[in-house]
Amino acid sequence: MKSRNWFIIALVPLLILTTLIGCSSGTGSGTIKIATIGPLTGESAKMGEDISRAVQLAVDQQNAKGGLLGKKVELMIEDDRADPKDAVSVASKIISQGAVAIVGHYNSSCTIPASNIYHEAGIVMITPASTNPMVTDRGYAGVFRVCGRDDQQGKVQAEYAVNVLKTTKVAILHDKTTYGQGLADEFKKNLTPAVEVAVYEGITRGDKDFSAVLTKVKEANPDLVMFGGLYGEGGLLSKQMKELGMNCRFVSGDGVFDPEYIRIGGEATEGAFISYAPSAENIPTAREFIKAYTAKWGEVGPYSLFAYDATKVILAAIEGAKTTEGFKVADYIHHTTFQVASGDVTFDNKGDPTSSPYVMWTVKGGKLTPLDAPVQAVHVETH
Ligand code: ABU
Repeated sequence: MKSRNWFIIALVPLLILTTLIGCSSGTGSGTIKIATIGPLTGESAKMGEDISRAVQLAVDQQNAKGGLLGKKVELMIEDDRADPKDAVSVASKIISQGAVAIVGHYNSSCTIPASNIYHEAGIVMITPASTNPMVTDRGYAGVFRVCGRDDQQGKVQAEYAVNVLKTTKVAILHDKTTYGQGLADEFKKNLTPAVEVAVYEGITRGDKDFSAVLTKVKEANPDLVMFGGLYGEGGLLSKQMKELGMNCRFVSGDGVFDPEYIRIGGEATEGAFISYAPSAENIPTAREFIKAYTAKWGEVGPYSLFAYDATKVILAAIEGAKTTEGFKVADYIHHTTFQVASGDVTFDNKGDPTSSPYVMWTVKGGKLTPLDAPVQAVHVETH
């Protein structure tokens, strides 16, 4: 009995130690833990759901073919509520629980502070949707994105406004967020000197009545309103512009690119111009993903394909590097071309994809429709 008790006394700390090591390496209990974090509640919840579903699909497919490095991949799905403080605390939590890589976040305002935590912990993060330049401009070796950047997107929007729409007077509105104001500023920066910026104003996320700012815009009589922000406020702005009898053009970015914008704004969204990636339906390698995602969850969201690709890159990098150690996985990503659903992807030394074209879309017959003007295919190199 005495020796059995000794064995138990010796075994308990060993078990605790093994659990702790397992947790910190992300390989505890025979699994490799990957996390996806985004807004699963609140106004942007659809984006978080689109992203987590795509990550889940990639992980399920990986497990169906035998897992990764001989282990099952375990997916942790977390909500940052589009709140930077929540993003930071969730980032710390999933690291303490053993996540070895992250697909997320959605909002640039969350991705930027959370990636400080991932960087300190030496963990790879790939955002599918955060387009603010600062996500990668800080030069963190383990921080990547598979989407474009707002200095590319704002340039494409401004060139379209000037060269194609022949705009001479604009009003610029933004939602005061890292993404929204950042994109508005990139648009403004890329206008030609001949274009007058008659209004430049911030609105507040979550507000429902924009009649005060729109009355000011109406008085300035611009021929185009540019909005840097997300689909909730974008839809309301379009709707309320029409209610005020304003018939000037409306230009916005990828944060507005979703059928929810049209549902909220109704027929007032008809003819709006929105910058976004080229249509995934025209990418042959994306067809299998679209089929599998649609069969499981229905319509593919604007950032579903990006999230799927980000997950595929992480899984392939862990497999290729034969380890979950963050700096080795990051190094592998920096030196590899990945065959993902949207085609081949390679990353530059900042962690941005070397190709991330933006095209202009419009709302036509209640549907987001790509346009055919030459400026669509412009890809702006940032390095
Ligand atoms: N890029 C669309 C909105 C997400 C973000 O960058 O905040």
